[in-house]
Amino acid sequence: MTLRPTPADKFSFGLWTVGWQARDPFGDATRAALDPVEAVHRLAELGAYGITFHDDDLIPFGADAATRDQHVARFRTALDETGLVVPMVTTNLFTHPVFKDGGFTSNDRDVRRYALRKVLRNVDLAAELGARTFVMWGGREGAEYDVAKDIRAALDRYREAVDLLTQYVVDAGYDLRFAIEPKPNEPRGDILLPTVGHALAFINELAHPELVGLNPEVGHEQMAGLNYAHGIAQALWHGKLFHLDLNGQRGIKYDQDLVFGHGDLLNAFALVDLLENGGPGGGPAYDGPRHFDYKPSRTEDFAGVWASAEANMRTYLLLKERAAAFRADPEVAEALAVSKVAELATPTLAAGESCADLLADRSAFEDFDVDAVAARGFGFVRLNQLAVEHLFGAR
Ligand code: 3MF
Ligand code: MG
Ligand code: MG
Repeated sequence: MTLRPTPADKFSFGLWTVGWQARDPFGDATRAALDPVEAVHRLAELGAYGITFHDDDLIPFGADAATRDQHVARFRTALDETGLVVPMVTTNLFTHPVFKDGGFTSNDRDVRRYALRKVLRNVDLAAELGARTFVMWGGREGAEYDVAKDIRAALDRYREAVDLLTQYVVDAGYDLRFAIEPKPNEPRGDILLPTVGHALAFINELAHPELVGLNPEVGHEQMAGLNYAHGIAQALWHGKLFHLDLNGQRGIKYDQDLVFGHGDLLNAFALVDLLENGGPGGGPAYDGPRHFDYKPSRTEDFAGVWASAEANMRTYLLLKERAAAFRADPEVAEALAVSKVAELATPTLAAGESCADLLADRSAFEDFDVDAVAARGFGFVRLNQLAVEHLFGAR
C-alpha cells in the first residue's frame, strides 16, 4: 500500500483552506498570510492535482484591472511550473460587509445586481483557467429573523440569479457546470438551501437544471444531523454529484472543518467505499476531484498546515485501501449475503408482472408466513463489525 498521493488520485484543495489565517469570532489570526503561488508549489509537492479558489482568495477585493491581471499571471505561471490544474472556481459573496444580508437574495436590489456582476466576472475567469465546475455556496443567503426575509421571494431571486448565470454560460459556449453547496447555518442563523435535499428540489425549478448539480460538504450535512454518505448516494442517484467538499465534523455544533476522517470516521469509510467501489461493476461511482475544504486548526503553525493537508490525503488513501480489503474479504461477502444487501437491487415485481398479478399471488400475502419472516434476523451488526475491524486494520 502506498500512502503517497499522486495526481491520479485527483486530490484538490481550496486556496482558502491551507491559506486560512485562523481568525475566529473570538481571536485574531495565528498565522501569516500565505502567498497563493507558494500554496500551488507546496500542494504540488505533496501530490495534489488541483487547486481551487474564491475570486478574493487570488485577487484582493477591489483590486484594479492591472493588479488583477498581475495576480492571475503569477498564479498561472505557478500552475504551469507544477502542472496543477484548477478544476473548480467559486465566488466570495460573504466576506465584504456589502453582502451582510446576502448576494443573490439580499433585500437590497442594488446589492443583488452587484453580486451578479461579481459572479459573472468570475465565471469568465473560471472558463479562462479551464475550470469545469463553478461552485455556489450561499453562506449569507439567509436570515436571523423570520419576519425580515420573505423566503418565497428570496427563492425567486435565487432562481433568477442561477437562471441568468446558466444562460450566460450557454451563450458564451463555456464548458462549465454549476454546483450548489448546501449548508444549514453559519454564518447566517438559517441559510437558504440548507441540505442536499432542499438543493435537489430547487434545481428542479430552474431553467437549465442539466447545468446545475451539487457540491455537498461532509460537515455541512452533519451539522444538520444528517448522514453524509446517504446524501452523496442520493445526489449520485439523481445524477447531481458534480463536486464534493471533504472534511471532518464532530456532531451538531459549530462548523469545525476538521481534517477528513477526523470526525465521523465510520461514515467517512462508507463514503470512500461508495465513491471508490459503488459504481457499476464495483468501480468508482464518482470520478471528479476529491476536494478538501477543511481548516488547519488554529493551534497549528505552517508545518502543521502542510501536515494537515497531507493528513487529508493519507486518510482518504487509507480508507480507500481499507474499503478494498473489506470488499475482498470472503467473510464480508458471506455476511453481505446473509444481510440480503444485494437483494435490494432486485425489483420488487418480476419483469412484466402487473399489479393484478401481485394481487393474485397468494404467496405474497394470504399464504405469506409473516411471523416466520418477522422472526428472521438480518445480521447487520455482524456486518458492521466486519467493517469496523477492517477500518482498524484488524483483518
Ligand atoms: C463554508 C464553505 C465555503 C465553501 C466555499 C466554496 C468558504 O462552510 O464550505 O468555504 O465551500 O465558499 O464555494
Ligand atoms: Mg464549509
Ligand atoms: Mg465548502
